Amino acid sequence: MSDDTGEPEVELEARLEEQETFEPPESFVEQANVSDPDVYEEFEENWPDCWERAADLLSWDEEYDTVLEDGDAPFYEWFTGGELNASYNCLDRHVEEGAKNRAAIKWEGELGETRTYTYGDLLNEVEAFAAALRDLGVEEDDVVTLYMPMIPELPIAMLACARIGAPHSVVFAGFSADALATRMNSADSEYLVTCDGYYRRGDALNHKEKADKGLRGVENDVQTVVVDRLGDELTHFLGADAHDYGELVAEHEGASVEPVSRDAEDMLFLMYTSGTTGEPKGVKHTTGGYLAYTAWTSHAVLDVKPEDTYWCTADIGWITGHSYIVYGPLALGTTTMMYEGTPDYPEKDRLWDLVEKNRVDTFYTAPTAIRSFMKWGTEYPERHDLSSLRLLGTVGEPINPRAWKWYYKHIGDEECPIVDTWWQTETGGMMITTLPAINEMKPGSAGPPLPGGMMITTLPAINEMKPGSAGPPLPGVDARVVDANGDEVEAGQAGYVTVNNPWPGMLRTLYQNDERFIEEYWTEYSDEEADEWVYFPEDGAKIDEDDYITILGRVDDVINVSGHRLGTMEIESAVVGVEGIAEAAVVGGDHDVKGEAVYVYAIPEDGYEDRHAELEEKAMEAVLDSIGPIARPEEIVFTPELPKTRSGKIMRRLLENIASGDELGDTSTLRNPEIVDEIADQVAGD
Ligand code: 6R9
Repeated sequence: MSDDTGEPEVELEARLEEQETFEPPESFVEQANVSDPDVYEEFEENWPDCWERAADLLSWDEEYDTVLEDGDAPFYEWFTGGELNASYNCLDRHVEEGAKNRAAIKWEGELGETRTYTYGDLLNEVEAFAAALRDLGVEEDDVVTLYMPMIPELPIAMLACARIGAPHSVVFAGFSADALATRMNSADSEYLVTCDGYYRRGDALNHKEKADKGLRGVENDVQTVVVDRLGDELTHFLGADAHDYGELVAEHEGASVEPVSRDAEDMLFLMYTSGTTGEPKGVKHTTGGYLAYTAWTSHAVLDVKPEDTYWCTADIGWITGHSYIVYGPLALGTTTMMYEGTPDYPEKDRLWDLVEKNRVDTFYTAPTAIRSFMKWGTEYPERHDLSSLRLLGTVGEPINPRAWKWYYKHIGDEECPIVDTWWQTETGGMMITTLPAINEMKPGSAGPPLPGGMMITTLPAINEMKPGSAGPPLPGVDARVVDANGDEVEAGQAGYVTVNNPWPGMLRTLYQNDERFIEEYWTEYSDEEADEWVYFPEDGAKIDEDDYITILGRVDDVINVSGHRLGTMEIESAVVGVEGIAEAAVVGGDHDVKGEAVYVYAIPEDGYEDRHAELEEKAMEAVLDSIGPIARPEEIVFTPELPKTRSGKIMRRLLENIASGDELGDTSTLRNPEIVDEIADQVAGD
């Protein structure tokens, strides 16, 4: 069921349907962490020192000397000379300030079991596991790989690594064995923490088997720690070299492990993400800038308060979970929720049940989830009391206005501001979003004469929400929308997002690949001669007369499936690895719930033309093996040829249009225009 925009059909009142702007409720504004409209101006005037405001949210072992060191741009350094420990900032200091008994993590398993870790509990277990890691030989700067689903031991292991200065590299549990091996090899990692399994829709999944398979492809001798998540459900199999997490923690119970003072610029973690080429990129984040930035944005945008129960539904295996389940919220001493399973198990009201039971204040999710909720219908949220909610957020992909309005009405009861936050793995934290409670000054917009004839030059305008548009860049962030020459486009025009000033949460480099770092992000719009560096996130966008930015999507070969970032080249190389497939092109097509879905167009080799079913099965398997189920193709279409330009380039745009059911436009410049209709018929035929 879709309307002509391909969005799920839902009932919205005519009133909402037509409303284009929304103001935050007064009750929210009154209690908000950041509500002073001067924040934009203050940041602009005091840049880069404005970022001290973020650094001030942290406890430093050693004060920094310089806010921003830009001598070796684009290898920027933040808060140089400063020293701190992320685990200390997320745990010890809250305990020292009397919050020992406040819940730090509230976890619920898919089968309904719950666990609450107070700040005191969490600190104890983090120290015990940190001591255990040290005993296993982990030293400062060794990369520890964490391959775990949404269980409390994942953030515990992250914080234990941070405590001893060992960067972690979390690999999303849904990734395949091959993907694990690639990431471990790339990071030269000698340690792995994983688990026996976890639950999905009531079934126990064997995760350890996948980890073991991955380990066979790792060059290093690896020490493995296994968390027993399932008890007897699956055999808790420990290989000869594997250690039992529970035993290790028990052995080290009561251990006290001094948090290691890390230089602000020391690596906190690595996170692999997809890019234009097949090789995943190891994005490097540092201790000072990243932690300050995630704490600041959690404070200013998510309005996180220590007494809140805060819930971000992302998986910790992605950057959103790192920044806004673990580091940002815990740095601010709040209660952060974690849920292990799927939102429709055992019923489609599972998330609303959790919101009600835990009196959740803030709920941060992805548009793809909202589109599923819409499809399931309002009866599910209506079963629950959601009145504890104060703020809603979205992240990961563009949100269509209809989904925004549904979220606003049916989840927020028209009482909660929504922040639509644009950012990336590379940016570390949010970059473009409204601040939920600000009456922003509109610079340059002369107001009407006041009674008595007095003139004012700026008029406070509500930083109102416009469904579908992320909003203005955050204070201190110089994001723009530019044309191919780097000149800012006019209001109403489309172009590319650039960020023209550095910010503390930015990636510092791609792990052991400075060259690729420059090439990927700092080449398109920078002027190296003039030492002018402009960050290029590879997203298209539009800007309006209020400087609100509407993100249009990736302009590179990355597709966004259910908010997950996938490289088409990675999928293509898996498909062409199948015997019998000569060539393949992978594109994203519109999907009404997932946003985009994976479409594969493949040419069979001679002799395989009549073996489509067999090839399809193998191609599917190859994608699952090399990446994982998130990359599962929606459709694999076999064709004798791919549409190509006269110079021999595959016309991906056209293949995207076919997948999305869009107009195909002029195909006359193709070398083989006749193939287009043939492919389109096949796709439409099923
Ligand atoms: C945080 C995260 C980054 C890409 C990014 C963009 C898309 C993220 C968005 C959004 C429109 C938003 N994206 N947030 N598009 N509106 N609010 O998702 O990181 O996995 O690295 O993906 O996601 O295309 O470039 P990551």
